[in-house]
Order: sequence, then C-alpha cells, then structure tokens
Amino acid sequence: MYVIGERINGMFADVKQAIREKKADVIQELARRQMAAGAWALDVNVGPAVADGKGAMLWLVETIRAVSDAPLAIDTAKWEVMAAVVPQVPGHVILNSSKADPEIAAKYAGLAAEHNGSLIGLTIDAAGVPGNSEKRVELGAQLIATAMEAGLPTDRLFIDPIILPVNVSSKTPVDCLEAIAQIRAFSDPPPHLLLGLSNVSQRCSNRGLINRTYLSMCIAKGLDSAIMDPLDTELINSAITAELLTGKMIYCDSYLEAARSSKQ
Ligand code: THG
Repeated sequence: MYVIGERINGMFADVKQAIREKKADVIQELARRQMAAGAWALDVNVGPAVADGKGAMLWLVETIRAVSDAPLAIDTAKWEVMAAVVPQVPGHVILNSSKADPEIAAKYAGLAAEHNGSLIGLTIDAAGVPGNSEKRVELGAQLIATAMEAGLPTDRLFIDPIILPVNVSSKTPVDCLEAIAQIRAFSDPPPHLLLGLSNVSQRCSNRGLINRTYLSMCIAKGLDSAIMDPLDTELINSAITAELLTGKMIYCDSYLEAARSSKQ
C-alpha cells in the first residue's frame, strides 16, 4: 500500500500555526513520525489561510528535506504554485493534482515527466465532480491516455476518483468502489488508484471506524494508494490486513510487523 501521509496540511491547526510562525521543528517532527509509522511519501499542503502560497510551499519543502528524502506530494490547486515549486523539489516529486480536462492534464503530465515525477489525476473536469461511476471511469481513461501522450509512464500516474464526505453524499462511496474496480480492470498496465481517504468521514462521528472500514473495502476493489493518516495505528493495521486478505502477502503470525518493516 503506497501510503501518502496527510498530516502536513494547513487544514490542521498545529501545521497552520507552524507555517505562520516558521516553526520548522513541528513540521520536521510530523515528517519523521509519519515516515516511521509506515508512510512511503508525504503530502504537503499549505492550507487555505496563507497569503503567499508559493513561499509557504517552498519553505515546507525545504524544511521537510532537511530531515527526510521521502517523495513529496505537492498538494495545490494553483498551476503557478505547482510550476514554481516542482523544479525546486530534490528527490521524487508527486504533483497533487490535475483535473482530467485534456489540455490541463497534458500540462501537468508534461511537468511530471520532465522532472521524473508522478502525477495524481482527479476524475473531475470543467463540469465538476461526477455524480456517477461511469463518468469517473471515462475521466480516468482520459487521464491515462493524456499521460501516455505526454510521456508519463502509467506506473507514475495515480487516478483519484474523488471521495466526498458520506454525510454529504451517501452514493459517492459506492460510486468510487465501482470506479476503482473498473479502471483497474480495463487498463494494462494499470495506473495506481488513490483516494484522499479522510474526506469520507469529515464532520462525521466514528471517523476512525469509517476510515478503516472504507479503506478495506477499497483495497478489495483494487485501491493501492491513499493520502491518509499513518499515525492512526488501527488504520494502518486494517490496510495491511486487507492486503493480506486480497493475496498481496503470505500469512505469518507476525504479518503486521513483517509488512511494516518491509513497507508493503
Ligand atoms: N485527493 C487528493 N488530494 C487531497 C485530497 C483528495 N488532498 C487533501 C485531502 N483530500 C486529503 N487530506 C486530508 C487531510 C485532512 C483531512 C481530510 C483530508 C481532515 N482534516 C480535519 C478535518 O477537516 O476535520 C482537520 C481538523 C483537525 O483535525 O484539526 O479531515 O481527496 N488527490
């Protein structure tokens, strides 16, 4: 499971304050703890409340790089921030994210290819987030074709079918499950399939339970990556167990420890 740690996001009060006051140790501690807990990569998002998004993103990248060589997912909706920051990231960079409109996705995929990076492509276009699984699958196919044309190998493309909070839309979790299965089935080689998992439980009670139940269901359909909280031990244990039960590893009594130490 390619876990991208979600905690370095200005949406969290501690991170927002650390960005404003340039408290590097808070960010570096979150980077270290997430990697030690099983993350493969770190999402980096300055959040809504920062005037200089580009400056804040560059500071976060530099601050994290002082303690970790993990792949960094630059999480911004602004092209000018993405274009300015991506060339400044030493090591592996993941562009998070592009919409699926071909002219937009081609630009992002080209930038990712140029820097030997990866791209997260959202199944969202000018018409917004699709209201069904069919449109998600169609936009997923469009993203795969656009990435290939731009010279980005499919194994460096992550398709995100976009999960919304279950208290906002009860149908979206089902649509995403179907989209994951179908996109995985028709593409060979398949791209990675990813979700921003915590979206599903925002402003709900039983958040941990909802997150780990839904993650297990998604893994059964072929999800192999998520932006999620690696500091939630039960969530990581559920992901490893779902992978065990879908034949991704061989059982042994210490399978949780074995998967953690080999980052499966
Ligand atoms: N797809 C892609 N990227 C994404 C998302 C996605 N990046 C951002 C987001 N969605 C994934 N990351 C988070 C991070 C935090 C939360 C949800 C998703 C979250 N935060 C608390 C909340 O809103 O309740 C913050 C409050 C707090 O606990 O302090 O839930 O879908 N490609």
